[in-house]
Amino acid sequence: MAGPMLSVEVRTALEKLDQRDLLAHFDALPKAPRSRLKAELEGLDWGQIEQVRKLLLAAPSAAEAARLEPAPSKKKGAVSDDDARAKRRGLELLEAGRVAVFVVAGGQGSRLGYEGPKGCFPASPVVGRTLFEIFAAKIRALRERHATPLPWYVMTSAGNHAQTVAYFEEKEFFGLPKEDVSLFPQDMLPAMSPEGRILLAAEDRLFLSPNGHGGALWALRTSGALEDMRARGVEEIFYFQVDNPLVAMADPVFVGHHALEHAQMSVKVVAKRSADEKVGVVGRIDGRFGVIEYSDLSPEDLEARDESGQLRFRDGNIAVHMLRRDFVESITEGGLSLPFHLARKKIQAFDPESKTSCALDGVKFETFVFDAMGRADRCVVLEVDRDREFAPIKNAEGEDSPESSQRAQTELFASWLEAAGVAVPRDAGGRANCLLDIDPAWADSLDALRDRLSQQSRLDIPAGGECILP
Ligand code: UD2
Repeated sequence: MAGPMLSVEVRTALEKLDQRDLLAHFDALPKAPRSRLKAELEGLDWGQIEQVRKLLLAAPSAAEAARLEPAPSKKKGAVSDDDARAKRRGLELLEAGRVAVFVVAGGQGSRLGYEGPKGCFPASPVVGRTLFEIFAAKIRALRERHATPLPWYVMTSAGNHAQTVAYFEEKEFFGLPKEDVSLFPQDMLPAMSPEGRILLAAEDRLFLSPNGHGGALWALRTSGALEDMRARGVEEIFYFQVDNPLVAMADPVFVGHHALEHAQMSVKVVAKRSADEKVGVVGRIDGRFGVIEYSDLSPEDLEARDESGQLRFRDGNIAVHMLRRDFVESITEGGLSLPFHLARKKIQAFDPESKTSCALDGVKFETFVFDAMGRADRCVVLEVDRDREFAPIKNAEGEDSPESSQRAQTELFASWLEAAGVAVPRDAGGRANCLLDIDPAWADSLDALRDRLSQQSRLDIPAGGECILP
């Protein structure tokens, strides 16, 4: 049947990877669906596909259990001489334009059940400022205070890239200069059957998913973002996830600790709430830094305590990192060199033979950015206060939901207001009995709020009411 031909490279890759069924299906398709499938196939990184297929088909090795240890030394994000020195260094780097911020927003957000890019989710308590608006406001506050360009890189994925770009354009880049904001998508990978057959979602579509947040490092290179950073003189990258409105944007204390230690990659942690809280913990895996998945710790290790009675493995990863630009350059030289993790699940796939959609056994492939810590010789682990810096929105309800995050945002704003001398109504249990929302571009910290309030007349917050600042 006449129709668009596949490029020689892709046809050869498909033949090499034993995808004869897919090729036969492609060749039998009418013109329009064939063009659509061709575009998808030609947009993929066949080097990565070869790599994951090899991994999937490799005989399972009787690997020895990894040696797991807690992180050896840790810094506390408290106020100390050490912190003051770090803060000075961090501010120097910010003011010299050496720092960029980078958010990963390529995930599918399926747990939240929100249609659309997660960054467009209304996250703040009263105004309903979206996650992207909150981040942009924090960036604006830093740009103004430190006269720094603080370029912002936003990683999306095929499923949300166009919508994210349209949103940024509609909002006129939230008042940021367009040339200081870059959006680019990460790579996608097809799901496979356990035998390594590439799966389809429909006759003209592959079953694709983003290649994990580890793909962010590769996307920094392939999008030209690393080049752009180099041209701007950026040396350090502040990395965060799209789901956390409380992120302490480009926190100078963190930037400074990381730089003073000459670390290549650093991470922020919070104390786990309880032994069974399901977060990855930062630790050592066979002597190298990494994140130990909850499921990889034995019940004994999960409960183990040190001499002071604290959990031995307690450093919950909040996925906020510092990365040296040259470290990202070196570990992406020649390809995305992070290990792939396999997720086996039922996949609603299109069967080209029966021409129907059915639930098949499938495998998805992801890389994790924190695996890059294992490649770093130096890594700072900075423990911070959960209440001030971490209130992610992941689930529709319960823990890490919009409601719990808005409560945490209100509590943080309440603590700032009280420290600045404003009375906040509280209920018998000590919780703020009101909803508070502060525009981060107006005040992004207690110090900034104090400055603003000194210029403002008395503030009354009614019990059970709402207060929006400014
Ligand atoms: C992640 C960490 C967990 C803990 C937690 C803190 C993993 C496996 N676990 O859990 O240890 O640190 O965060 O909040 O990461 N993303 C992409 N592209 C992708 C996949 C994800 O950009 O291909 C982004 C996604 O948009 C989000 C972030 O990465 O900003 C986290 O993704 P997740 O929801 O899969 O990770 P989560 O919350 O299970």
